[in-house]
Amino acid sequence: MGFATIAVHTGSEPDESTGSVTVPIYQTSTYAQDALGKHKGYEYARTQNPTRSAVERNVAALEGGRFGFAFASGMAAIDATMRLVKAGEHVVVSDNTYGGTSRLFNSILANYNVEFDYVDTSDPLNVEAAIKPNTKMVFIETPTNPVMIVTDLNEVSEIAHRAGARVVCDNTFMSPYLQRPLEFGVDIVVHSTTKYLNGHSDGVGGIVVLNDEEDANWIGFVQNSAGAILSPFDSWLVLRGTKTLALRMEQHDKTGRAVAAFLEEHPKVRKVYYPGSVSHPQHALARRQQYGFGGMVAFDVGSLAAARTVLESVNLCTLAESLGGVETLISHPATMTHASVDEAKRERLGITDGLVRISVGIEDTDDIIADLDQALDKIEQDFED
Ligand code: P1T
Repeated sequence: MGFATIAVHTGSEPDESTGSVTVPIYQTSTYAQDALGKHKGYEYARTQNPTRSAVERNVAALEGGRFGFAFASGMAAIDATMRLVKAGEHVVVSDNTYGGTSRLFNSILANYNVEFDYVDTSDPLNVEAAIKPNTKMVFIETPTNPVMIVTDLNEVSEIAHRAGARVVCDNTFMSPYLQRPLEFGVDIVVHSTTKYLNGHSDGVGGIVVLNDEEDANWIGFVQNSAGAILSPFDSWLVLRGTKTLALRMEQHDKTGRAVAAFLEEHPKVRKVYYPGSVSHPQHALARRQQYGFGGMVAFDVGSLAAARTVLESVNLCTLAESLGGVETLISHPATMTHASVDEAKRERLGITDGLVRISVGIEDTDDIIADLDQALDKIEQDFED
């Protein structure tokens, strides 16, 4: 079956008792049991819920994985995945990730004696050099949030596996339509379903997909024991969202390319970060391991004042955190999504005060470009240096 067919049908088989073509929202906390120890496979809703199982099967199939576990947020999914690492063990991490990911690692998990080293994973040699005898995981984001650095999934997986470490990839920016990391040897995929998988900016969630049965049993055990589960209604929203994932990603990708090309030609824009641009340092790699380039574009307008002008002059684009919804969102990583990253590191990565990030929606491409054009035109000459 093709991707779009799986997206519509897997996990969403018509309900056996009524024929309902959408999976019902099983809004219950518990299940009646016939007798002591005799039940229908469902005991308590933290442990099992049919709506959650449906979305877990659906997204696992889309990623080409055997097991899926849905969580209350992307961060909860990442936190549960990190429970595969124990005190005294070491993790190599992409040095640019979503700010909340490095905050979880540095401010919480480091207190439990887990060691983290951050390297530029776009060069696999940096990963190789960072591996230590106690390295148990390599955690990558590709393309990264927000400066779109691309990591070679195949090469990094080979290096990590030689050292006996698992590879985890945060695939939020691409969605399984545009990138399926398990195909390249990655062990575990995580997503913030809040973004493209839900796709409608109306629910927060996360999911973990993997093939290894032992690790899957552990993630399932953590999901039930720590309990950060995705609610039945939010599960249903993600299931509703993935049905149109293929169509939406085609449009995000088409407009993403057009917006990046427009920004590259604009005199007020100093730098564009988009793996689809031939000038992107890992453009060739992105072509090899992605099925498109997607709808996330970042660009630098040189100063906080210029960025403020753009962010406050747009009309169609909405100034907001988050991404991956049908509506275009525009944001300022340095003060919003990456405020928890220290200033020196932000500067080094290119997350400057002049950096603006757009999540292009599925509105008409020309309307999005016209809105950005009029906002960029409002940048005063004085702001430019
Ligand atoms: O917000 P939550 O569902 O918990 O997902 C966290 C997360 C994980 N991974 C990536 C790559 C992300 O981008 C995010 C959340 N990002 C934003 C809120 C944002 O605006 O970038």
